[in-house]
Amino acid sequence: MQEKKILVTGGAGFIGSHLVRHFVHKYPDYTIVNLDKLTYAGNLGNLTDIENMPNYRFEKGDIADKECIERLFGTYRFDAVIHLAAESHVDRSITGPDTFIMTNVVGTANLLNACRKAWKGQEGRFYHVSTDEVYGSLGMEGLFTERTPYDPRSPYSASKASSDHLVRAWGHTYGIDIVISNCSNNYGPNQFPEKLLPLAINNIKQNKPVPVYGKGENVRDWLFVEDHVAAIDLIYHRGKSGETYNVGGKNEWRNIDLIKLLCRIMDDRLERRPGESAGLISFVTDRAGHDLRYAIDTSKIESVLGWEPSVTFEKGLEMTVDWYLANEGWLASVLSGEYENYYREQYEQRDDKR
Ligand code: NAD
Ligand code: TDX
Repeated sequence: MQEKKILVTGGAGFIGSHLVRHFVHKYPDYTIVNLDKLTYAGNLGNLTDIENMPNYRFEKGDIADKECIERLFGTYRFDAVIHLAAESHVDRSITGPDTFIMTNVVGTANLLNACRKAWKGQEGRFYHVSTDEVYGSLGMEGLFTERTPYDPRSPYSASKASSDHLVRAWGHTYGIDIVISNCSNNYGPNQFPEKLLPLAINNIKQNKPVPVYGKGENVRDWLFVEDHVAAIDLIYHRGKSGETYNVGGKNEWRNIDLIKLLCRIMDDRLERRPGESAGLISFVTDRAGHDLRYAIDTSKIESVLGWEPSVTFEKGLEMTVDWYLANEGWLASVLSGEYENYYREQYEQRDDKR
C-alpha cells in the first residue's frame, strides 16, 4: 500500500470521528492528521481508542485562521485533504449565522488556498464532505440528483452551497483534483444531542418533552454514519476528479413517524409500558424556513462505485439507542452548561402546540 499523509478536518465531530477511526484502522500506511478546533461539537472523547495509534496525529486549530492553516501546511506535506470541519446545525445557523460563514465559507477557502500553494499542479486530492440541503426542499414527490440546481434556503445550507462552489471553482481554475459528496441526514453513536435523534433519545430517557417542530410532517432521509463513512472511503479512493456523488439511505421518514418508532424502541429498552414514551411528544413552534423534504437518488454512486447502504434502519436505530444508553458518561460530558444554555435559548421560545 502507498504511504500517504491525509489531513482530515473536523475529525473530532460526529461523522469525522467515525471516518478517522475507519481510516486509521483500515489504512495503516496512511498517516491521518486530524485538524479540529474543538468547538462545542468537537470531542476528543470520541477518539480515545485510537489516540495512541502510530499513524494518527491530532492538531488543534481553526480553519478560519489563515495563519494556523499556513503553519500546518508548513509542518506537513499532505497528499490529500478530506474536509468535514463545519458548523453543522441548522437551528444554530438561524440564531447565529456569522460563525457558519467564517468556518464553512472562509475556512474552506483557506484550506483550498493552502492546497493550491502546496500542490502547485502536482497530485493531491481535495474532498469536500457536503450535504443534500444545498439542493433546497422537495415536495412530496421527486429525488435530488447530482444535476439538481442548487437552492439553499437556510444560512447553514447557503454556507455549504458556497463552499461547494468554492471547491468546484478551485478545481476548475487551479486544476486541483477535487471531489464532492452530498449526503442526507446521518445518525449513529457520538452525534451531538442538538440533532433530532440524540436529542429525543436523551429527553425520553430523562422523561422530558420531545419537541417535534410544526406538525412533524417534514421528511428526512436517514443513513447510518458507518455507511456514510464507507461511501467517503470509496469516493476518496475511486471517485472521478471533478465529480459529485449523492449519498443517501433510501430511507425516508416523516419526523413524527420516526419519533414514534424511536419511542417504541425506548419503551422496550427502558422497560416502560407501551405508549409511555410517546406521551412525551410535544408539537412546538416550527423552525423558520423549515425545508419540507429531502430525498436522494443514489443511482450514480451505486452504479459507478458499487456502494449501497448496508445497515437497515431498524437495526441502526436500535444500535444507536443502545449506544446512548450504554454511554452515559459520554452523554453527561456533552450535556454541560453550554448545552443547557443552548437548549433554553432554542426551546423556551417554542410554544407547546398540543
Ligand atoms: P459536527 O458538528 O458533529 O462536527 C463538526 C466538527 O468540526 C467538530 O469536531 C468541530 O469542532 C469542528 N469544527 C467546527 N468549526 C471548526 C473550525 N473553524 N476549524 C476546525 N474545526 C472546526 O458535524 P457532523 O455532523 O460530523 O458533520 C461533518 C460534516 O459533514 C459537515 O461538513 C457537515 O456539513 C457534513 N454533513 C453532515 C450531515 C449530518 O447529518 N450530520 C449530513 C451531510 C453532511
Ligand atoms: O428538536 C427538534 N425537533 C424537530 O422536529 C430538532 C432538533 C429537529 N426537528 C426536525 C427538523 C428536521 O426536519 O427534525 C428534522 C431533523 O432535524 P436535525 O437533526 O436538526 O437535522 P436537519 O436540519 O435535517 O439537518 C441535518 O441533516 C443534514 C444535519 O444537521 C446537517 O448537518 C446535515 O447537513
